[in-house]
Amino acid sequence: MPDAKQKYTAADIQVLEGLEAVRRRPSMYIGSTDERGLHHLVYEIVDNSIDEAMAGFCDRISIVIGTDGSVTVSDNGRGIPVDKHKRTGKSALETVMTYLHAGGKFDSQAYKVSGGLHGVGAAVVNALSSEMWVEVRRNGKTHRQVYERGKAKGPLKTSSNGAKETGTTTWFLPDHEIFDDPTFDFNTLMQRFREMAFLTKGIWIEFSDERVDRSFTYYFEGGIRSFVARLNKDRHTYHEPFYMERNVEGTMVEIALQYNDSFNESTFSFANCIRTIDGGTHLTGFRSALTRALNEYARKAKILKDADSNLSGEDTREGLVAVISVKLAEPQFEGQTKGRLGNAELKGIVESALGEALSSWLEEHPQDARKIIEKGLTAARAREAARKARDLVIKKGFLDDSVLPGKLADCSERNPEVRELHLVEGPSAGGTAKEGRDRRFQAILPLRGKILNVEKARPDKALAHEDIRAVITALGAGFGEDFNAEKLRYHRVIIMTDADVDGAHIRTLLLTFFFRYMPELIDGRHLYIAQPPLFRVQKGKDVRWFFSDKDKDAYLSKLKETRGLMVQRYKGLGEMNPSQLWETTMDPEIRTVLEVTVPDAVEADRVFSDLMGEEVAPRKRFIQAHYDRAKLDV
Ligand code: 0RA
Repeated sequence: MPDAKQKYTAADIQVLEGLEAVRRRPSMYIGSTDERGLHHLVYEIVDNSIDEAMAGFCDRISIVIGTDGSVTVSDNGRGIPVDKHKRTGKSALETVMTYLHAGGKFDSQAYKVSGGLHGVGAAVVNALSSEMWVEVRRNGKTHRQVYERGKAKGPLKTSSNGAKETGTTTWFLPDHEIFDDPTFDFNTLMQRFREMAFLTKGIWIEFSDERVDRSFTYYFEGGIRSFVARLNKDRHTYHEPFYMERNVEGTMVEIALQYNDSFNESTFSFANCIRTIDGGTHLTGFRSALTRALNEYARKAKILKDADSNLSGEDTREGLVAVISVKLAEPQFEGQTKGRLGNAELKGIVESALGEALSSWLEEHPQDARKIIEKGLTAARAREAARKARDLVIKKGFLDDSVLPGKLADCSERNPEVRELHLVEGPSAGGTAKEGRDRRFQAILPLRGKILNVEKARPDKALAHEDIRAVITALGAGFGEDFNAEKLRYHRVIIMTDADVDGAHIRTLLLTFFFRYMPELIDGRHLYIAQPPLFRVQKGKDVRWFFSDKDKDAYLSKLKETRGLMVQRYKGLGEMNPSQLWETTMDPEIRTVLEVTVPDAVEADRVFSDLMGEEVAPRKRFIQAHYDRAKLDV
C-alpha cells in the first residue's frame, strides 16, 4: 500500500513533453483506436480514482455514460492538487492534464496500483478527447478548467462553495477524429467495474448508462472473498472461503480460495488490478504453496500415510476456485499480450505468505482441511485410472489421427485453413448435410444427440464418450493441456443444431466441452454456430427464408394479398432437403454463422457452471434468457 500520510504537491510532478505525440500516434499510448482503445480511456480515468481509494482517501466512484457518448467520472477523494507547479508555472491540475508523463504519483515515493499508463492517463485521455473538463473540490472551493484536444481552453476558474466535501469530477468526449466508432459498450464497462470493485475492498462503484437508462452499484465488503463466493454461487462448496491479506515489504498479497465439488479449476490472478491471463510468478508461488501446505498438513494429520505418495499439484487444484491479487510498485508484464507477471521476487513473496497463512488455517479448520485433502486423494486416484485408460486407448489406436471416426464424412481439400467441420445434431440431419454440402471443403460429423455433460464428469468418463472422442479425433489437435492448434485439421468448426430448445441444449453441451477441453479453439476464433432458418415463405415462385418470427411477420404484413402464399415452419434441420439446407445454412456465400467468443473469462466460467453444474434453476434461467440472442457471447 502507498503510504497514506505521504503528501504530494505540485513539486513532485515531473514534466516531460507535450501532447502532440499522443494525437500523432494514439496506439502507442492506448494500444489501439478501436473498441478496446476507446474503453481504455474510461479505465485510465477510473484508475486514478481507484488509486486515490487505495491510498485510503476515497470510497466512492461514479461513472456516467451520457446520451451524447460522453463520460463523467466522479470521486470523493482529496481532489487533484491545484497549487502552482514550479517547472511549468501552471497549476498542478493543468500540468497533469496537458503534459505527458506528468504523473506525480508515479515517482518512487508511491506507486500507482491499478496499472494503466503510469499516471499519464488523464493527459492521454485529454489529448484524445474533443472536449474535456475537470472539476476539483478542495478547501471549500471549486476549481474548474476546460480543455479541447489536449489544450487548455481557458484558465483554471475558482469559485467558493464553502462545502466541506472534496473530490474530483472529470468529463470527456472521445474524439471522433481519433476513434473509428466512439460507442461504449455497456457490458464491457459493467464487467470491468465489477471486477474493479471486487479487487478494491470497501469501494462503492456506481455505474450508469443514460443511453439505455441502466445503472448498477457495486460494493463488495469482502473484496476478493466475495469474488470467490460469487464464482462459487450455485455450486456445492466444501467450506467457507479461505482469505488472507498481507503486506510484504510494500507488496500487497491478497488471496481467497474455496473448493467446490466440481472437477475444474478456476483460478484468476491479477497484478495491480489487471488480469494476468497467462499467470506468472505470483501464480507459480501460489501453486507451489498450495501443494506444499496441503501435503504437509496431510502428513501431519496422518490423512496421508507413510506409504502414500504426495498429492500432485493437479490433484490439489480439482474443484478449486481462487483469486490471487498482488499489488506491487513496478509490475513487469511479459509475453506477447503482456498477460504474464514477470517480477521474479513475487514467487517467493506469494509462496511464503500463502504457505504460512494457509497452514494456520488448515490447523484451525481440521474438518475443512480433511474434506479438501480427501478430494485431492480422490482426484489422484481418478487421475491414475484415467492415465491407465488413456494408455490403453493409445495402445488401441484411439486418438491416433490416422484412424478417423467412422461417421465422419471428410472433405477433399487439404489446406486446413479452408476446411470446415460441421457438427450436426442427429444422424438424419447428418445425412441431409452430407448430401447438401460442398464436399470439397465441408466435412460432416453427425452426433448421436445429447453429448456428455463434461461439467459433471471426470476427464476419463468424458474421454470414454463416443461423440466426444469422435470430435477430438476428427479435429486432430488433442485436448486439454496437450491441445495444439497448429495440428487442427479444420480451421472452422461449425455447430449445427435444430432451432429448438433441445438443439439449444446440445449446442450448450458442445460449447461447454470446447470451453473446458479446447479453450484455444474459441480464443483462436475457430468455433461457429450455424443459423438455420425458422420459416420458409413461398409466394408464387418467390421463395424466402426467415430466421426469426419478427422478420417473417414484418414481411407478411407488407404483402397485399395472400393468394398462393405458403408459410412453412422448420422445427428441425431434418425437415429441410439437402439443397434447402445448403442454400439456407451451409452456402458460405449466403449463410450467416455466429462466431463464438468469450469476452470475459470470469463470467464465462460462471455461465458454464451455472448451465451445466448441479443446480437446475440457474441453467433454466440462462437457456431462457439466451435462447434467441443474436450474438452468442458465452
Ligand atoms: C495527488 C495528490 C493528491 C490527490 C491526487 C493526486 C488525486 C488525483 C486524482 C485523480 C482522480 N481523482 C484524484 N484524487 C486525488 C492530494 C494531495 C493532498 O491533498 O495533499
